[in-house]
Amino acid sequence: MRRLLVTGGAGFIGSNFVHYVLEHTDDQVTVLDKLTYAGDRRSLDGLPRERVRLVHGDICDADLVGSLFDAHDAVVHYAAESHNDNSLSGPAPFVQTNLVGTFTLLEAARRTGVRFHHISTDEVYGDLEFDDPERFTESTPYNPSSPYSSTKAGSDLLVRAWVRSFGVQATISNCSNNYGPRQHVEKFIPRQITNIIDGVRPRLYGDGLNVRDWIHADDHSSAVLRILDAGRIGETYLIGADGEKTNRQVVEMILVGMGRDADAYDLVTDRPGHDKRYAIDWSKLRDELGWQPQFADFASGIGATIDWYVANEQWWRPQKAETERKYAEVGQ
Ligand code: NAD
Ligand code: TDX
Repeated sequence: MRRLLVTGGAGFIGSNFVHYVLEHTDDQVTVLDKLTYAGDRRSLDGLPRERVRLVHGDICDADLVGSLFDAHDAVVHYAAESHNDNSLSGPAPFVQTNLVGTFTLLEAARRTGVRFHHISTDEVYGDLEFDDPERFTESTPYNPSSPYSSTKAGSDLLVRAWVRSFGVQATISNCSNNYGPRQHVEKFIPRQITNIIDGVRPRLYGDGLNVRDWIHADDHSSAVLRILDAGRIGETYLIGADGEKTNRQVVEMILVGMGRDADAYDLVTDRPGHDKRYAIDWSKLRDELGWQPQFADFASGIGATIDWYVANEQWWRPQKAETERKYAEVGQ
């Protein structure tokens, strides 16, 4: 029985990972989460109390982090400030949590020798042209665009240096855009679903033709578990599921799935520095570790996600007005 510490486990992807681990392993899980605006203890509701516990705390708190590392066999590090738009209006917490927080965890990993898996994003590679035949691979040069992606890129480089210089037992994964239940309403897909529920037309930045490479959060979780179990120390693995779509295609699918006209959306002010396209080559993960995504049908995954937001209004409603107020301030 492994004792697993999951940072950021009350957030979107972290909570989906905790649910996944509880279902597919015998692990005991401790979640370390600051419960920022993006964290919600209710995202762990329904899980067996004898196997999951939540520690409310900050990954920058070296004493707390040190004592938790002493009591666990492995750590999966999801905690981060995660939203590009917020990083443009206020970058300070991104530097603190994503860089200083990751540094704090790495120092504890160095002292204890505990196995460490670092969760990162494909955004560290910058963006691709729409007609580029290449996709991101593990050897694509880093070229981040936003305060968010640059702090994630910096955190990846810290992990690599701590492996090389101090022998920390770490792996890294860089995943594409996730969708699924329990994602904050600031993010693209939940924002549009909940706007439609509220009778508000979806809002696309710029011309709506930017491309994202979508993967279901459960596929991300199964890949992370596979890397934790079988990944080679010091290696980076890209995680994706061949899910490239323009933002227009996604919003049209949501509109039709919710019984509205496919063109019932508006184009609004573009995001400054908006990355054009992300696309992941995940063949290393397939060839080395035998991993495959399970959610092949994006339309049915989106349908299930719409159903989740319709059925769980009490989960997202408290965040909705404040999120839209912030978007309105910048004309989005
Ligand atoms: P999220 O914003 O939904 O959740 C982040 C969680 O971290 C929250 O529960 C928050 O309370 C917690 N947290 C923030 N600062 C903290 C701190 N200082 N100490 C402890 N906890 C803290 O984010 P998400 O979308 O679930 O992303 C999780 C991770 O996955 C991030 O590292 C992100 O970079 C990465 N990622 C996300 C995506 C995506 O599509 N959302 C894709 C690839 C990688
Ligand atoms: O209202 C919107 N309208 C719109 O057109 C919002 C919120 C977004 N968008 C666009 C911007 C992007 O092209 O939709 C796309 C997706 O936007 P986000 O959900 O903000 O995601 P993105 O910026 O692509 O980053 C996400 O994927 C990589 C996560 O938020 C990151 O944490 C992850 O690293």
